[in-house]
Amino acid sequence: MFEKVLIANRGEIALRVQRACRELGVKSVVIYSEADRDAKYVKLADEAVCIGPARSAQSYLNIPSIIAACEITNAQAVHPGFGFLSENAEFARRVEESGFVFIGPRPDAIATMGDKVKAKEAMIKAGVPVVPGSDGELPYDNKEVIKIAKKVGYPVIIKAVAGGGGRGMRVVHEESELINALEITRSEAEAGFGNPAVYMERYLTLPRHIEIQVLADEYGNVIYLGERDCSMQRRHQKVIEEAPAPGITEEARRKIGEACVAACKLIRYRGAGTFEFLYENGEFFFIEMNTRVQVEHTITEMITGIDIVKEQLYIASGEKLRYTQADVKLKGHAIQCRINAEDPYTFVPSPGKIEGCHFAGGNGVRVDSHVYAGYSVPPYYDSMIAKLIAHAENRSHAINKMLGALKESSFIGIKTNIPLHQEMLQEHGFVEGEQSIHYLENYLKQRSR
Ligand code: MV4
Repeated sequence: MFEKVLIANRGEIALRVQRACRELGVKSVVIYSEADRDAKYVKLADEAVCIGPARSAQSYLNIPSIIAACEITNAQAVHPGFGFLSENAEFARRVEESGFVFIGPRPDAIATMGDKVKAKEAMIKAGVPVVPGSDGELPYDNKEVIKIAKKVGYPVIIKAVAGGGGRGMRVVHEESELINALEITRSEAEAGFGNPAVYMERYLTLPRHIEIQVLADEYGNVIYLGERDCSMQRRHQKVIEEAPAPGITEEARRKIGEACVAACKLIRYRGAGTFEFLYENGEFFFIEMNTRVQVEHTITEMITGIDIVKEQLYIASGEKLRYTQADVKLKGHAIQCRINAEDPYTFVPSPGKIEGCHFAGGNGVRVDSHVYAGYSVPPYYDSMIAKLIAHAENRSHAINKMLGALKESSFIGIKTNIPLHQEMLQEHGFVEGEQSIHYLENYLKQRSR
């Protein structure tokens, strides 16, 4: 195991990784921007290095500064967390070229999955079901694209090859809109990602978002840790996640899980990873792979008892996977509510000083948060200030437990989306389960306050 790990992130996930390091007796170095100078997790780390001003581009995205921080602290490895540089193949490559271990997949695996066409091609090879669509990227020939769309069948969706996570895509309902949409998506892709390449898929109108968590070691051992349902989202930001996904049979789970394992073996994947699927009419369709730990990894930890961040550290230090598939047993149901510093009705961010706060507790209640009374939520970054997780023997008990935990929680001085969570968890459709990715946004449209 490493002696010292540098955490190239901030906020809740920086603390989460620090906790895993501490458990393993690993010293942690945290980097921070001037805006995060006073954060408690910065003081709690064994060492801390200020790497620049508040703006991410000059701090949490500044590769030379981060590598310099590794050098001056003698850290052996870098944990990228999520967001920021976590899926940047160039960062992973430069970390490794500088003689440090990148706690994540090999740079070429990150690059392959970052190219959504290459990712789909790999999945097809491995036998993972994908959304039907164009055979690779779309040609620069409008007549040809019109033909392809006819074959794929309307509605179609045009997506940037370098996009992902909801950035750079456009739905097309009929042929008359196609070329305009194609041109806009291409120029947005060029401007946003420096790559104008786009591809086409059949647009699924009412899918759920279900994703499979995997762990893979250096030696080709791979396991899947079941699935999560992340359909409750607004503007591509997940709001509530749960595991397991309601209505998924053991057989369906095993089939899709084994396909993901085969894909990991094919691309010689290493580390923690997530396969994102759209799920419609009992069928899974791969859309993207995330090559990092995710915000919602916690709910998988609760139902499997496996600490995903600890396993990332073991894998990166060259250990063989410590679990076999037979060791993975799903127990009960877990729900996570993302607590954001924002207005619960307008969703306008609400940074500022937390004058007072109280966290929920009790059996099966978990809070992952870096904030405390007196902490100021900076305006520069993501508004998530806490993750509240409830684990119980079944879904209905987990919902009840979460409602209690939300009631116990309080934050004074800033607004949070706790009232929205309380509303959602009592909403008929949510309680019923198996809702589509459009449920929350449709609910918000007709919401009365
Ligand atoms: C789709 C889709 C329907 N059909 N692809 C949005 C984020 C990115 N990961 C892919 N996304 C979608 N791709 C096809 N062929 C609908 C979405 C989508 C979505 C997916 C997951 C979670 C929330 C979503 C919200 C709107 C659209």
